[in-house]
Amino acid sequence: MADAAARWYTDKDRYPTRGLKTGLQARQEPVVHGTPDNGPLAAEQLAAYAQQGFLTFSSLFNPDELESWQTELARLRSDTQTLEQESAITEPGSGELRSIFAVHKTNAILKKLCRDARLVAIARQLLGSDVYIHQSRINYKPGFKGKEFYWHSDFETWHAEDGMPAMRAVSCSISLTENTAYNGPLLVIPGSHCRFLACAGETPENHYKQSLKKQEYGVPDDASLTELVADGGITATTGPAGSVTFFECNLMHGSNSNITPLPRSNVFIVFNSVHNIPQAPFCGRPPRPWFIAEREAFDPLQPASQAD
Ligand code: 6CS
Ligand code: FE
Repeated sequence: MADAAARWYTDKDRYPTRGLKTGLQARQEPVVHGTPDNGPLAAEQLAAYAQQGFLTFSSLFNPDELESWQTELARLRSDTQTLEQESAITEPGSGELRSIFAVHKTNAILKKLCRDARLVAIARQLLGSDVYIHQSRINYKPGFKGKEFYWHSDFETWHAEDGMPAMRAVSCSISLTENTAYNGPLLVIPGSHCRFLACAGETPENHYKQSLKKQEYGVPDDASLTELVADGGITATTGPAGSVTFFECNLMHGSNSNITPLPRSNVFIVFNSVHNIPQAPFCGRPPRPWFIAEREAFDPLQPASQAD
């Protein structure tokens, strides 16, 4: 039987943005698409995710797994060829490595992490279906040089610039260094995922060449942000290396510049439902490149076991 939720996914632009108007509108899909009996999360965890828009796990991985990923991040950062890749994004001004996109495609060690069965099981339960990877990235946020990621909803960008029809995707942030209150942790506005914030301003051509360094379009207006924060507050998702935060695609989030000596390096994986395949970008621009958004391989993700 076709997925009962499939009826939501039409070609219509259900979340108009990047036009003249800004402002908040109600979310049109459930937050949690799965049930307690089809995954590792208990009913209480699903309820917390539905209300807050995120879930943090202090230790899902064991230290030796972590070490292999940390070593790979350091190797990539020191490899002179890395900065030559179009999937490598540098910090505005300093030229320091800011992000590497599509690591689930280009890096054997991180590909296995991105398909880890413990992560895929949680994503499948939250999205209530088979899943595939829409995007992955390392955000290095190096000490002293790691610049901010201004407030935004990922879904607002993925809807406008990748053509993602509906809110049925989830990001998984894996801390590979300690995320403290000081070194630019992921800041979230609990509950903000329940309203869609339309952003003003027509999307520039090849916007990603600027937005992945410093996003200036698709950012919320001050009045709407103030309202969201008044309702939900701000939470810093801190934790030791190895901690994991799943956050809903429409959760308003950002992070400050890192002025400490301590890097805040996280791997982000975006799981999307196979019933939420991107269509033509709703902003009217051509689709973004292969390393930012998956547009071809939507086969259901087969979880990698630890033995793989
Ligand atoms: O445009 C994007 O897809 C990226 N930009 C941000 C600020 N967060 C999500 C993603 O990495
Ligand atoms: Fe983001």
